Amino acid sequence: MKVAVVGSTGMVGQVMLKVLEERNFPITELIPVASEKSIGKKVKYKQEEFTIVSMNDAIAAKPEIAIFSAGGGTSLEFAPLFAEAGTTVIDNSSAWRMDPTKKLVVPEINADVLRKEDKIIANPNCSTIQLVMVLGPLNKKYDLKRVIVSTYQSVTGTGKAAVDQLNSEIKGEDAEKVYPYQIFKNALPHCDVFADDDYTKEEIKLMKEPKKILGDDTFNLTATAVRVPVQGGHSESVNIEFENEFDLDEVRKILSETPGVVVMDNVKNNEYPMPLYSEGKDEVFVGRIRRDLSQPKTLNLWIVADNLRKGAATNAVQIAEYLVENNLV
Ligand code: 2RA
Repeated sequence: MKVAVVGSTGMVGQVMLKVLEERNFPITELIPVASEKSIGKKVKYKQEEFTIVSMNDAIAAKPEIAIFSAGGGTSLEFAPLFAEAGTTVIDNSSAWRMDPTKKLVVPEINADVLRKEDKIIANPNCSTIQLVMVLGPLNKKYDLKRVIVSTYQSVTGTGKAAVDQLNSEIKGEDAEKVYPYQIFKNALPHCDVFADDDYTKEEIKLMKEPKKILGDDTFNLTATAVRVPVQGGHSESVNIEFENEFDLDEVRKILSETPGVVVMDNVKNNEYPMPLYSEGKDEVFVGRIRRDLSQPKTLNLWIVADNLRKGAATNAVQIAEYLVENNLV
């Protein structure tokens, strides 16, 4: 199968190549695409070097699948051109996520919505993916009423320049400022840009995308997204009020039996998820599962995942795997 990776030199693009290799995705020809300035350079895949080509050359090659992580503008311009040429696009930008004609997919939750005619498929935002991996099974059992999520997001979510800023600040060196303030020894309640009603775009994604993925807009969801000086993954503190009563042991059992979710929840042994240990892994880790003692039918828990892997590259590759396994490409 011919597969194009658009944005192949970026942080997520590089992880996409790594995940495709680790999972031995059935690629007969890899077509790496990047910005004009990178054309002709090489990327490594399965111990071989592949030459980066232009977008137009990649479209002309008619790959069966093109996995994008190149920003919303590039996706809006070129995903339709790939689709017109018969390629199925899996896009990691926010460009298509809330488009009512496009599917927004976390395979473990809603892969069954995918059809052969879906030629542009949206990969959800990283902080959304790890959240719905937990909300999905619990919604089925207990029916969500209200969700409050506070995130503690890795600088890798912003990109390489943000990682460089943090590492320079740690060393006390002058750093190119990606964030409006120092991130080292700090916490910025500011992920992406501020939009409507003084919410950031990250918070708006978190408040909208889960409802589309779960196919359920009967619950309320509010979010605060915070950037913290961490590199291994995103953490989320989640308060969930259900319509129905729940049993804590049953909650742990449901989550333990959810593919892709690992329950790490034994505080007597200081066992709980942390981004330092989620880095490089594909699972969504859940812990600190406990009742909200302030009101009935309400649960608190803590979710951690590597935002570059399950939060982006691995989820996109899992969508591609589903398409192949179900003859949708
Ligand atoms: C972030 N979720 O963490 C956004 C984009 N990756 O900045």
